[in-house]
Amino acid sequence: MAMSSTKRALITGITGQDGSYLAEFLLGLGYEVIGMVRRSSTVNFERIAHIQDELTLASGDLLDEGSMIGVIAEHRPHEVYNLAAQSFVQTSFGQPVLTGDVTALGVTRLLEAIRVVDPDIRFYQASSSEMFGKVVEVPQTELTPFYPRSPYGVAKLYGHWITVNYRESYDLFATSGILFNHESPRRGLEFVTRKVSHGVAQIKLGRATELRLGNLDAQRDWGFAGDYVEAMWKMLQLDEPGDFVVSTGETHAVRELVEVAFSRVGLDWEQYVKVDEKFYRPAEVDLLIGNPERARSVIGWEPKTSFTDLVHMMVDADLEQLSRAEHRSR
Ligand code: NAP
Ligand code: G4F
Repeated sequence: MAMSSTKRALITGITGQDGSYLAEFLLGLGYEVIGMVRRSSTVNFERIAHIQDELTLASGDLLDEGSMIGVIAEHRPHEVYNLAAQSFVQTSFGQPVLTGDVTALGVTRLLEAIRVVDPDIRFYQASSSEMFGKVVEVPQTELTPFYPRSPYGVAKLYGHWITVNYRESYDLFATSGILFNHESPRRGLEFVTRKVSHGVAQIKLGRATELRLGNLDAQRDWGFAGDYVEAMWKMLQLDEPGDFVVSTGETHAVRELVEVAFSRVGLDWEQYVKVDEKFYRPAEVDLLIGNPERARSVIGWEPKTSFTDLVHMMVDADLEQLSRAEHRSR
């Protein structure tokens, strides 16, 4: 294919929450954006439908090395953002081998494709605060030792270290963003923030009478996904690759999330929330709180959205979406 001077980025996981925000962000900067999508029996492009005409979609799967070599050889991106993963912690307990294959070994397959086709490509790996697991230090930094508590966390740790290893072994520009939980109205319904915002909207509209949740004591450092994708891009613009914690520096319990979400619509959460052990995990991550100082000083990144604004944004969006659907069906 003919090459222009426009910067090209390949995003794996473009159909996911972060992929859609990152694609919007890069298009806004004038990038040509190639999104790798895997085959599914029904099309699941809801999150990118509004920008689909501006994207190039390429077929590939993290389980299939040849498909990634093909995508990279055909589109010759300057930057590759590896956002694809089996990303739900609870599922990783039920499907540990699949999680390892996609979320861990998938990273090696992609790095190998880059090494073979074009080692000048800049690579971003979506690492996770789940790697800190049973935390040995509070708050967590780039130097905090890891102690993952789920097959997902273990798989992400492999992905993190293979990224470091390819940086050191082959001199690839391979960077790892250790991102703490980040959420949005585009978050999957199975994650606790969206489960709560969607549940609150359903109760407010009279479509549900209760919300069943697991461990209300777990604490997370929650930020807005739209803010976090900017940090990914900034990391790839540096002179040297590295590892960066991206977080807000604040932590909140699930109970607090629930209180803020219900009070947004004038309801008392204690009348609706039921604790259900079905949603407990075999091993829990009790407390996450990141120190984003290195991201602040080296890449000039800061979170812009507060916890309360984030929860309000998500509840408002679910209320609006469900009300619109209700009107359409009348
Ligand atoms: P997400 O919404 O679950 O999106 C995951 C994406 O991965 C989807 O596009 C999915 O495609 C794709 N995918 C899954 N298996 C694949 C495979 N075998 N081959 C190719 N693509 C595959 O996740 P997210 O919240 O946007 O997170 C993005 C990345 O950041 C993930 O790697 C996640 O583990 C990591 N991370 C997320 C957070 C967070 O709080 N959101 C924090 C730290 C790290 P389909 O649409 O076809 O399923
Ligand atoms: O929303 P969660 O499922 O997110 P979790 O496990 O923290 O993982 C997310 O963040 C990671 C970054 O640290 C990412 F790497 C990962 O891909 C994903 O995006 O659960 C948050 C907390 C947990 O402690 C969980 O036990 O909420 C607790 N929780 C309580 N009730 C619940 C529920 N979680 C879910 N999903 N559903 C519940 O009913």
